[in-house]
Amino acid sequence: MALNCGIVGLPTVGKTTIFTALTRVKAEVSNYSSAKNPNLGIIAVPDARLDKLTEMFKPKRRVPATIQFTDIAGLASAASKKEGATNQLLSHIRDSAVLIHVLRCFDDPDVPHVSNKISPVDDLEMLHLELALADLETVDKRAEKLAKELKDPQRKKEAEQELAAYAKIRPALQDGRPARSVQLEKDEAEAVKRSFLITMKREIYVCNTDEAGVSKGNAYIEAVKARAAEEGTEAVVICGKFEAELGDLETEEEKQEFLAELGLKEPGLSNLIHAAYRLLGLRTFFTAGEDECRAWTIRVGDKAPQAAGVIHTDFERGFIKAEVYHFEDLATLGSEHAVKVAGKLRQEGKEYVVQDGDVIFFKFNV
Ligand SMILES: Nc1nc2c(ncn2[C@@H]2O[C@H](COP(=O)(O)OP(=O)(O)OP(=O)(O)O)[C@@H](O)[C@H]2O)c(=O)[nH]1
Ligand SMILES: [Mg+2]
Repeated sequence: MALNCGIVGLPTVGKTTIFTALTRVKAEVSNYSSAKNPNLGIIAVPDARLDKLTEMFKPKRRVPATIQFTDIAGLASAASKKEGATNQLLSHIRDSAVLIHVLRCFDDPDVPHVSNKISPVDDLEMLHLELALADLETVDKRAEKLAKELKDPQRKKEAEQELAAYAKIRPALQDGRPARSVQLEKDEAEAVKRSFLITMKREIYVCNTDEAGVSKGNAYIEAVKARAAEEGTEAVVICGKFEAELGDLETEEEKQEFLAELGLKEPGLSNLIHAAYRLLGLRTFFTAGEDECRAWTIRVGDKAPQAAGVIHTDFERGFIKAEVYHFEDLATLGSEHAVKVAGKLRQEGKEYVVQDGDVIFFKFNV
């Protein structure tokens, strides 16, 4: 299972360009592309620890963690929306674990902009408003249903908690602010998960800029960064066009030269992938052996059975225990045997919260 990152934003801000660069797959680049058939791409996550494991175990296969990106067509404002197309866009957004929100931070008279004005913060607010309105609809439908459940003594308490959450969330949504910005009690936060609100999803802002923007910055980028800082979100700066061209180069040497021209050491996309990992609370654990060394992606707080479930649903259902040691111990001690001798190999049960860098062997029964 790959975690899906949905690339969202207003029309023609550069989503497909960035997606293409990310996946090195030529997706269709257009002005105002159709809302149907979003492009899906799976990419390998760079990880030096997996390289080290591969060096130590010399496995037949080395399998990096993957992250899935969906290039979703631009969400236009309510005024211009076609009901069916918008619903489809929203359903793709709902299927995303996290949102990569692309903001236009470049001037180019040849590339149209929906509001004929380059202002990434206005764009950001416009998209947030659209998503908030969609959630408002969800919340209202859900509240109607919950009102009936209040009469059922068995469901009353849960329904009350959920309704209390919506009472707090509603005003924010009406204001165009995301549900995640609302402070909720623990049980309310739990209850509200049942409605899968879009604006509860974590989001990362991508400033799509030109070459000059990457090396020197510009006022658009500053504005997005200021907003991101206020919200405790991260903003990543990328030149989509440049990154796409970089992907076309054949040799590593050419790439390095190309990067150096902009004063970069690695592609901006690596920053995006790593920032997404950090910010969105993703974690990596490993399975390692002679057959295969492999990195897997989970979410922070996932317990051992859930991590096992990432490998195979049978592993989760039949979970017995996990044998765990940490990558750092292996790197320090030099071999799995040494890890065992040092008493660093632990048996963990169902409640164990998997840590970033754990190397795990699952025992299960199906
Ligand atoms: N100057 C400049 N143009 C860019 C940049 N990124 C994308 N473009 C151009 O902007 C236009 C739209 O880019 P797309 O990547 O198709 O935009 P999109 O967000 O996927 O658009 P929709 O899918 O129609 O919503 C294309 O002509 C791109 O070549 C950039 O960094 N600088
Ligand atoms: Mg597109």
